[in-house]
Amino acid sequence: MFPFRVMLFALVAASSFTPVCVLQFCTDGDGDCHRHDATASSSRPPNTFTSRWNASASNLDRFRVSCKKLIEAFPIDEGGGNYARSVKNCIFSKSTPTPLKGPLRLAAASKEVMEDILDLDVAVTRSDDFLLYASGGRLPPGSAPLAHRYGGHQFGYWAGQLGDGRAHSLGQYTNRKGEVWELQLKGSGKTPYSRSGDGRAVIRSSVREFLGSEAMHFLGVPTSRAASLIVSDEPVMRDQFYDGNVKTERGAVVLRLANSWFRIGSLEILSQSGEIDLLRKLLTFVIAEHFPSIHPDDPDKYLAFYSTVVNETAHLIARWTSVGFAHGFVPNTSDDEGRYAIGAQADAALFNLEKLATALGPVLPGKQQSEARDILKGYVDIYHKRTHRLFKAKLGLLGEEEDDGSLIAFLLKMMEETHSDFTMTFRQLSEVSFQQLLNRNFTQLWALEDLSSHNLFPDWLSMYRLRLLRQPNDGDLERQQRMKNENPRYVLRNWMAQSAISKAEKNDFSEVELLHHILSFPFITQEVAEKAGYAQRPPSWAKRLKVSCSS
Ligand SMILES: *[C@@H]1O[C@H](CO)[C@@H](O)[C@H](O)[C@H]1NC(C)=O
Ligand SMILES: *[C@@H]1O[C@H](CO)[C@@H](O)[C@H](O)[C@H]1NC(C)=O
Ligand SMILES: *[C@@H]1O[C@H](CO)[C@@H](O)[C@H](O)[C@H]1NC(C)=O
Ligand SMILES: CC(=O)N[C@H]1CO[C@H](CO)[C@@H](O)[C@@H]1O
Repeated sequence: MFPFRVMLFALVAASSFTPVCVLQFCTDGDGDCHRHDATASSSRPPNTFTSRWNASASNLDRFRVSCKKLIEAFPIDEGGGNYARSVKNCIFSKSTPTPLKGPLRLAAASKEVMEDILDLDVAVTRSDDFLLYASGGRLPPGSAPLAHRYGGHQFGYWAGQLGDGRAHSLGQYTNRKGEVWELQLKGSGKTPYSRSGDGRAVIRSSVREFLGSEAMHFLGVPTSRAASLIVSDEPVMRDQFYDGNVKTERGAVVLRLANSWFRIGSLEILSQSGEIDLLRKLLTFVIAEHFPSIHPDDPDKYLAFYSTVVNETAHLIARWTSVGFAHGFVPNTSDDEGRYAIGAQADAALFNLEKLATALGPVLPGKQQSEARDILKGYVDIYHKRTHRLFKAKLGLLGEEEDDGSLIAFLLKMMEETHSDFTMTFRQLSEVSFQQLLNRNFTQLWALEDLSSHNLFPDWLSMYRLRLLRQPNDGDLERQQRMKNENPRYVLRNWMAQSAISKAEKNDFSEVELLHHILSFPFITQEVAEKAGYAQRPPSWAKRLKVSCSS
């Protein structure tokens, strides 16, 4: 049986997160979505780094998508025209992408997405046809492009109708493995949901999305995928820090994929505007398509759905917290309260799950509403248990001891107080021998040097060493290898993205490609990455970097 995909409905722009949308999916049957093990051990990065284009291939002609399922399942707003408006009683609006103005350039493509998901030879990305398909200039056969109507909360407040303001779903593609993927263009022009926006995305945000989602995938975090990034010369005006300083940038489009782009806000808007029949219809569709373990006639099916989403979300947030990811914009521009800061991720998700329970309210009888609240009470516990297990693995701990929680909390507290780098502290702990831990020999291990400046570090270290010594049948090399499979050496840091973006803005995409390659093997030490300084202390100019909603 091929693994089915469970839609996570987790978070995203929908509720309290930012418009940088990453929908989350989890492959059922692979335990905790721990996919990086396979990635890390079964494939190694090639020694030489060259693109392997096959220019003779052109199976793009046979590529087709279908919108039938989505269009037949729901009332569609045929409204006509991409003018901003309030839309009622539908799930999607028909909306045609506005082609990016040429010349178009391929800035990046994912060989894995093209070949393993889309059944296409990556060489087709070099063709003019592909440039058009992937930037909204031409529609793939079968496509009837749609913009999705949803609502949501922003900064804690109900923001009303949001919707795909600069994205178009092209349709669903069923690949040779039987998986269904929904293709979406981001930055492809105005839709009925554009509000005052221009429907475009600029190079910097598109590079971040392309690299960010691919990097998350290879870190083992369920995420949407990115197939390609096309940049144009079309001028796009942006006031990046909302300070009146408008700059002309260039438009870009990411072709991205997920099993579904529905989100909490898809349900919220229907509930908020009293479209309860449609709410029921959407829920029934989502459960049938993405939650096959829930029986359509089960009288508790909405509760079962809610419970699955709560559980999967708790696991997802634990997973991304364990690799130091924060969904939001930190360092902050608009987020002065730190609402989306790294320590607040679990709370932001809890907020979103509360909103999901509220959205489900109209279809839940009173008794089930209170059961939903009880299910939500379990979230914190699921999150903590999962986080505890992940951090134990990050420290190479086997079995369970009473003080493990304190050992982890103690370390995190010291890291916070010494501003030790999250990624490299754990990675360097994975790379030192027991002997080095004993001698406190951290020559050239910059993150551990920072950490060891804490006055309680020697106490923590002896606790840790004693804990490791109590692990029977564990060798030092085995411990190191286990930890290296949990603790990435390379993550997408702001300064790395910025450096690649600066070059991309001059049509030099080499660093985007290099980063994409390196981040596809984040757990393996790579010479090119070391040369580029990607495991080094971030350069001092990185401290001044800030990102915003539009970044
Ligand atoms: C919760 O989600 C995790 C991660 O997908 C999964 O492994 C686990 O079986 C789920 N638990 C329940 C009770 O469904
Ligand atoms: C290149 O494409 C051709 C035609 O599709 C195919 O026969 C050939 O095996 C491909 N070569 C590689 C190296 O993928
Ligand atoms: C410290 O560890 C390094 C290996 O990382 C080793 O080459 C060096 O000799 C050690 N120094 C001392 C003083 O033990
Ligand atoms: C929560 C937080 O870190 N807020 C900071 C956002 O950035 C400004 C400077 O640009 C700081 O003053 C805030 O403290």
